[in-house]
Amino acid sequence: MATKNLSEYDINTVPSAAGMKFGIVVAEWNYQITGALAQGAVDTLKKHGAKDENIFIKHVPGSFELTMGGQFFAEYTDADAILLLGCVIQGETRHFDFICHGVTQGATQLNMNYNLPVIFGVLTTDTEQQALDRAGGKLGNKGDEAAITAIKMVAFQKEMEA
Ligand code: DLZ
Repeated sequence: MATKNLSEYDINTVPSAAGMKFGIVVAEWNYQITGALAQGAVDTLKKHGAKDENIFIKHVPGSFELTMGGQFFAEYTDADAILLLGCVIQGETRHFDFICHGVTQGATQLNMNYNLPVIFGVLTTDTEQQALDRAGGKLGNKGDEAAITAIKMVAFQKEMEA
């Protein structure tokens, strides 16, 4: 499992997020963790210039529904990027595999179908502690990483379109 600190990045490589619009879909499963991911994402977007009024947050029941939530943002809003935030913890059933497969495939499909950055901010861990470590714990916050990725991809797209 990766040991990189998810909140560490070179600030000089991050474009301004001023004027960018973001849709954030947050899974309610493991909300202690996904809520922290969302907080990290919002704080990081704002730190780089995004305005409160340009950050839209919606909740879905579980990580499996993140794809659908992302599709709703893509269809019905003018978000420049969509962040999918969830946490799937390996249990005793094969649900873990099915959910992880569903949401990774779903996110990829959204990227292709909408020509829009859809960011995979889903923790997939063996234990709850590993997830906590990556949701504002000793290994940073995957929400921060998702936010930085979103900003960079929006800037990339705008540059290509110009
Ligand atoms: C059912 C389920 C299970 C067992 N585990 C998780 C999990 O660790 N993380 C998560 O986000 N969601 C989980 N879910 C719920 C599914 O994502 C989904 O909401 C339900 O299967 C209904 O479609």
